[in-house]
Amino acid sequence: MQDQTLQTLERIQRRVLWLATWMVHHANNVRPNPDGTKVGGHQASSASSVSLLTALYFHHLREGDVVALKAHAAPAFYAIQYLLGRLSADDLRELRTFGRLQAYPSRRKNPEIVDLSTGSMGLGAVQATFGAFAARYLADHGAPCGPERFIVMVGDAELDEGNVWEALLEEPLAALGTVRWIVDMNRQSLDRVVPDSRRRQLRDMFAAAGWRVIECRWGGRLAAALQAPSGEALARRLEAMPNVEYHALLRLPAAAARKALVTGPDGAPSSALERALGGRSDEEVQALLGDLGGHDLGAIIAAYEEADRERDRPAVILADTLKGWALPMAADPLNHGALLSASQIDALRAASGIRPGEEWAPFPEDSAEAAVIRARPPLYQAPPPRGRAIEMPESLGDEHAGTTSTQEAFGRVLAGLARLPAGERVVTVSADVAITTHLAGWINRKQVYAPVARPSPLAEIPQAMQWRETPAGQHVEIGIAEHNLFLLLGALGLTRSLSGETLLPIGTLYDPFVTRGLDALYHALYSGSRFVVAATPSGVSLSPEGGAHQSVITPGIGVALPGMTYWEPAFGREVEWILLDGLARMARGEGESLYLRLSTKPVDQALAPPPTAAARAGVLAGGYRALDARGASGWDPEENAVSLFAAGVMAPEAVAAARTLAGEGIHASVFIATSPDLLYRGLRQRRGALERLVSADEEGVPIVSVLDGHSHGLAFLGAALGVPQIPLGVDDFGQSGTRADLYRHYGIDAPAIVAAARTLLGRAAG
Ligand SMILES: Cc1ncc(C[n+]2csc(CCOP(=O)(O)OP(=O)(O)O)c2C)c(N)n1
Ligand SMILES: [Mg+2]
Repeated sequence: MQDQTLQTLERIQRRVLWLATWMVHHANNVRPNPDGTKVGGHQASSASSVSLLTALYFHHLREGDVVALKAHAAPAFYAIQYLLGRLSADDLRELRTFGRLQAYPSRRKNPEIVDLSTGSMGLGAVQATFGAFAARYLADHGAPCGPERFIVMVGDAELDEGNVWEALLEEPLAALGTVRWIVDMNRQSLDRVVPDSRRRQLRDMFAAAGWRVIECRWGGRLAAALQAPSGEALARRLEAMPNVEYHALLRLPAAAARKALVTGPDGAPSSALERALGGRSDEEVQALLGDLGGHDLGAIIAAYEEADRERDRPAVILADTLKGWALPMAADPLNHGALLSASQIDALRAASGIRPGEEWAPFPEDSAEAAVIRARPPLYQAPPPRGRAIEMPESLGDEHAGTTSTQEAFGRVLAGLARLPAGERVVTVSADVAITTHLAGWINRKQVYAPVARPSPLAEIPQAMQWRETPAGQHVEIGIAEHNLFLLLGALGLTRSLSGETLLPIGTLYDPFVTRGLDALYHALYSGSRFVVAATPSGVSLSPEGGAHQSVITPGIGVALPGMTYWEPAFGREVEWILLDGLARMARGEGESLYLRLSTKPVDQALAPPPTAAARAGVLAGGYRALDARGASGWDPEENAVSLFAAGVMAPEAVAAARTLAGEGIHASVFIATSPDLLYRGLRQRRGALERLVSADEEGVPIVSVLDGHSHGLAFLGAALGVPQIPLGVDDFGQSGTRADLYRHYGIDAPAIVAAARTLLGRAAG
């Protein structure tokens, strides 16, 4: 690498440092701040990444690369986008203001510059890595597409997050030569200098996962000093030096730092160490100590190129850096949220060669820096969606007769899809629960995806589920880690917007374990991805299988999650309609992700209304009327009427309760809430779903609601309609028992519904 190029890059990185630091300073101290709220920003975390990012964006990156950024380096990233001409100075001035550049890189909010969203530690990095897996899946299914490389930058303490290691255990990831991770090893987290064991642990854990580990530890000058004939003592001293001591040395005055450095364990100065330091001044010694690989552009570029040398496995670069590099707060253990003072900013401005008033100035057109920028290849641009439109029917024509569960119906819908061209675009994912979530039929037909076919000695033995692994398979099986499930779904559901290739991902898990992966699910939705989650079984209807497997609080989660519609179908046909409608939207790049809370409880399908267009519209609107009491003789909305709202598997109990109540002269209409989520959202719309469902003459009729989950999932109905309500549901931990025992215990069976209706109407027990 030519010296001149390095010198130009060096000037660029100083400008990136200046702009990132100034941008945060401006947001906190210069820009009007009418209410005085803290704005924040991360000057130290940005400075730490400045060299790694400069080498990446101004030298290494190719057109087919996407980057998932260390979230707290956002200001440095924005500065780079500005220098590359993709943001204006005005954009930088509006850092963290409404509708402008976000605190953390967001593809949802700033899609023109951000490839992949990050923020919550560990999640963005893993979803990006699964993105490389998704690209491989597409290539194996005849749709080779970009991006070509997935470059992921993380903080060192970010790797404390267990989800990172859950993901790295997934064997197919170890074969992804398109993945590069860059770890900003500043050995500081938010609160502290990190434990010394981390360096070895990280090295070992990446290697154990099958990754290539490349260390970029010392800068060129320090490396030369260590390799000099007299350098061995210094190398040993630095190797053995605890992280806290190293940080302390960098914070000491130069003379004291040198003294501490050369003092041996016996308290006496070591002549070997003095020899290694040669005739350097105290200041030179301290500068040498801070000469780290992650700030030496030549060393960084060499590490990036080294990572490219092998193409059949991922590589990680552990690059030593200083948090707050080249700023007065460098290596200060409390620098995470620190901001430069006005006088420190003035000093940095002067040191960066910027005149007051020209803080935002770009490089002059005729400068060597501008020439480097002009010569850069364009950054990744997602292609528009391609391929033929995916045709999704409104119905598969299934009978849905007899007694069946919504989980079985889900299996049948997949079987139906498998026969259609649209089924080619479906990819299922399960975290070791494919059999118990009814995917066996689909897997038998579509096989398991593996980048390299793996012959199985079991393949020819007839069994309920044939486990054939081929690159053409359409089911992805992962280990038991729900974070991986959701982040993989997130990656598969993002291929339309990132690669132009549309996949229809469907993931299955037991509903109680939605909470186990909730953070990842939230991130996947935030990233803009679309996918289906079939969560089954749900609720206490699972019965004898026990408390820990019975989901209670998920309805509330379903109502609250943005970007995802929560459904609780009662009958098989509803499952079919909901899935086909949702998938059709996803195929067009519209609509939201779906969350279906399903059950193994057999339900008499004769209770379902006939399959008319109006019935379908009601199901998809979030609710419909299953029993209409208004025509009954003697019906009086002020005297003897009640509305029963039931979600999912509680429909039969509501119908049974209505029949009992009729015998007592209480007229109950039964409404099936197929989506408590849509009913709730409708409250803020004119003529929302709920208003259309309940007629004007029912405005005073009290409500009993019932669902197999926490009662608050439907508890808003009474307030919404301005009538008294008793919300029934499961408000405690689950437990083993027969369905009848449990429904009685939690108060969601037909007698409990009847009793609630009586209470509302002021009737004595019958
Ligand atoms: C899941 C999660 N937990 C906590 C935080 C708060 N947090 C922000 S930065 C940070 C420390 C990050 O340290 P590191 O990854 O080493 O980054 P750097 O030192 O480069 O700032 C923490 C705990 C977060 N963003 N996400
Ligand atoms: Mg760190």
